[in-house]
Order: sequence, then structure tokens, then C-alpha cells
Amino acid sequence: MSNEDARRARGTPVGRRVVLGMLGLGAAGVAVGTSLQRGVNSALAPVGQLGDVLPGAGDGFRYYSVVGGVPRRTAADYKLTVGGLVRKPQTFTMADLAALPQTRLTRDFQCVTGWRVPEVMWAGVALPDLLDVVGVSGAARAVRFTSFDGVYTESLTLEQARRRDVVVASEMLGGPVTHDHGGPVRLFVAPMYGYKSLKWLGGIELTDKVITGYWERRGYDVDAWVGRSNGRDDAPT
Ligand SMILES: Nc1nc2c(c(=O)[nH]1)N[C@H]1C(S)=C(S)[C@@H](COP(=O)(O)O)O[C@H]1N2
Ligand SMILES: [Mo]
Repeated sequence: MSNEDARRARGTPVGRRVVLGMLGLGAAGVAVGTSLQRGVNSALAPVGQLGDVLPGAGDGFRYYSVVGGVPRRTAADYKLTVGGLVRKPQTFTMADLAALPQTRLTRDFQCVTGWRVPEVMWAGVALPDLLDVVGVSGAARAVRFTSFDGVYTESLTLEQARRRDVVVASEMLGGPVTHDHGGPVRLFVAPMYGYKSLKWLGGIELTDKVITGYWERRGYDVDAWVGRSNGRDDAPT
């Protein structure tokens, strides 16, 4: 594990440089961060709120991406492919998703590094409802999620995926999911740490076993229950 990964695993709040590093910007990102920081300092804003001047800011979330650039998909050209061990593989447009029963829920969003956004509104298709449409085959035991960022992946057991608080979300914070937050459609796994809530959802595949995801191959728990995983006894504040 790198120092950065180790820090994340311990749940110590990360500094701006670490977050910028996660943006994949490397030295250029740090340089931008430094100049942003100077501007914010001169405006007498608290340094701790520097994140608010970065994309997707102002809503309490920090923008995370493991790649430098993610292709933009509009609601008009978005497609979600659902396949693998299902009876009826299907590709869903936004209109297809909107025609399915919609689930709304309000839950805290908790990153394993320690930041939390309280009472976020989410809406979309509950994953069990989507699974019912394609029909899960008897041999399926798990679900794999892929992102159209081309790199990030996640997983759930089939039992976890059938929870009603796991949502294929087209709305968050009272509007469409923005590009920076993983729109047009992202996953929201309410009972687990933020890294399970894959952004820029492109594919859902039913598999015969759990295929571990991006951060899970880097030491994070596959079962990422908030307060009961990654070495924590209590949900961080
Ligand atoms: N595709 C993709 N999804 C992702 C991530 C990512 O880097 N890439 N980061 C995860 C982590 S660690 C968190 S905390 C949340 C952050 O969501 P946000 O960028 O909307 O704040 O997205 C999760 N989903
Ligand atoms: Mo996270």
C-alpha cells in the first residue's frame, strides 16, 4: 500500500494534495492546488474549505475520480448495459430507466476517508427492481459494476444487490446527477462507504462470484458497511 492508500485505510482525513493526487493530475494538480490555496487564503476563507472551489463543490461532496478525464454522456446518449448471468440481457436508455418504478430515499453519504454529507436526496431505480426486469439466472451470485470512465469497477453480492437501499440513481441533491457526481447515472449503495457508489455507471453484469473492485484490490474491504468495515467500530464524524 502506498502512504496515500494507508492513510485512506486508517480513515485519517486527507489533505488537498492527496485529493488532488487522486484526481490523477500529478504535479500539475498540486501546482494548481497551491495557486488555488493562495487565492483562497488571500480571501480569508478557511483553508479547510479549499475543496469548495473545485468542481462539484459547494454541496459538501469532494470530487473523486481515479482517471484524469471522463467522457461526458448526456441524458440523450446515455446507455446502461445489463448482462452476464441474466435471462434477458438488455440495454437501458434514460427513458427506459425513467419508465421503471422510481425509488426515492434520503441518506447520509459517507466516504471512508472521513467526510460525510448528511441527508442527501437520491432517486432512481432500486437495483432489485432492475434485476427483476432482466431476470437473474440461477447460477448468479454477485453483481459487477463498470464505469464508462474505463477504469473504476465495483461489486456486490447478489444478496446485497437485492437491498432496496441500493439505487441506480439518476437524481441526487434534488436534481439530475451532474457529470462530476457520476452522471447521468451512478450507483448509490446507502449502507456502505462511498467507494461502493460507482460513478458514471456503464455496465451491470451478473457473475457467479464477487469480482473485487478498484479500491478493493488496493486493500479496502469488499463488504464496506459503514461503521463495520475498514477497521472502524463507529461511523466517523
Ligand atoms: N467511477 C468512479 N466512481 C467513484 C469513485 C471514482 O474515483 N471513480 N470514487 C468513489 C469514492 S471513494 C467516493 S467517496 C465517491 C465520491 O463521490 P463524488 O465524487 O460524487 O463526491 O465516489 C465513488 N465512486
Ligand atoms: Mo471515498
